[in-house]
Amino acid sequence: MTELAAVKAALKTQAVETPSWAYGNSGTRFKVFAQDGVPRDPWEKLDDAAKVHEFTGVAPTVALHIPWDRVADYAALAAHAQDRGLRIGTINSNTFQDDDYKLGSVCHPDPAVRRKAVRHLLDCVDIMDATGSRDLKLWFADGTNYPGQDDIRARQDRLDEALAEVYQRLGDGQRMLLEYKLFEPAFYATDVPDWGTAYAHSLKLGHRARVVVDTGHHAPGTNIEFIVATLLREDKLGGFDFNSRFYADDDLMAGAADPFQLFRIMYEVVRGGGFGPRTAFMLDQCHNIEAKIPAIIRSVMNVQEATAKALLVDREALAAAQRDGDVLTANGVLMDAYDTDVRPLLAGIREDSGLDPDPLAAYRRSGWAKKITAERAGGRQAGWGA
Ligand code: PSV
Ligand code: MN
Repeated sequence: MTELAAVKAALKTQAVETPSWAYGNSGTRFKVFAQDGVPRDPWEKLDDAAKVHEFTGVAPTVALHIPWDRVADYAALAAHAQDRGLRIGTINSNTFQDDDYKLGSVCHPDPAVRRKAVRHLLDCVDIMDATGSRDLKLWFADGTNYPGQDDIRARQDRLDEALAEVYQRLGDGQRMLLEYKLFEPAFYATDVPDWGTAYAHSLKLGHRARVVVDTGHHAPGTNIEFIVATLLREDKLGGFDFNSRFYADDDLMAGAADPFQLFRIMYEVVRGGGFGPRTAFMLDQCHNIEAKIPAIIRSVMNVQEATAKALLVDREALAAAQRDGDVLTANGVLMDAYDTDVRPLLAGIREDSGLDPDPLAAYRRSGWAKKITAERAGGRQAGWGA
């Protein structure tokens, strides 16, 4: 196989998971702007996700968030997905929206609240059994707002205990992905604030516990690709929540704010052997002001472009320049790949697979937006928290 053929073959195996909540209404704490045609339930979210997969060919799974995507019959939801060429992907837990969780969930000082939170996590594993999902993604809003509010160390002990119980419940082939986030909603001390804390817990739990890197969850200026390289080196990278940010956890379209960063991350993924199914490449973003389905298609394409550029890096030339200590050549090799216009390559790959070379134009021509605007006129739209 020529090198270009190998790059094309790799790109054809790419899979990006889209989040159910990105199809619903979202906003900031100031305002949620409703959009026409937004899904009213998880079934309609999957109908929209099927369009993203139909036009991109690389978005075959959809992440659910429980209870936002609560249904009576999860096996039926999985069948609905399957009928549309999709699968249910990661199950995301939600222990941050009940009044009980004001002081935390699994780290709460009250054992009754901790019990309730753990029961929810165990319910999420039951749902995974019904949907055939591989990954349970845990993000905890737990933390404190003021020094002295609670004992930092005791909270870690409580977290430890909860994670161990849920880890024990995982079935064969199921994994636990622990997500970290610097701050928000806790403003003083978040209980899982960084990759080191997530890594320490995952290491103690075992090989099925892994760390998930949400690209919006770091302090400004953090070298995320270094974290990715390190986690891959330790075989502890579970996956990504891709999105982009200018300031905090902005949840903008992946690759929109800093496509170069996304490329650098994808380069470390490729370099570290993380490009493949063992890494969950998920989007976690919200489309507050832009049309949702095309925004998700755009994000998927941005991930594809960053991946194509990362795969095009001439690794032999790079290694030679690095060995020689030739700083400028090494940097030049990396930039040559980043500066390549990979759009024709990806358009060709889509055509090879019988897809339209331009997914956004094909979606616009499809009439889907008009159809859902007309058909979903009544009822309550799905949105943040529902
Ligand atoms: C938290 O900010 C987060 O990134 C987690 O992944 C949540 O589950 C997701 O956003 C949706 O709220
Ligand atoms: Mn996330």
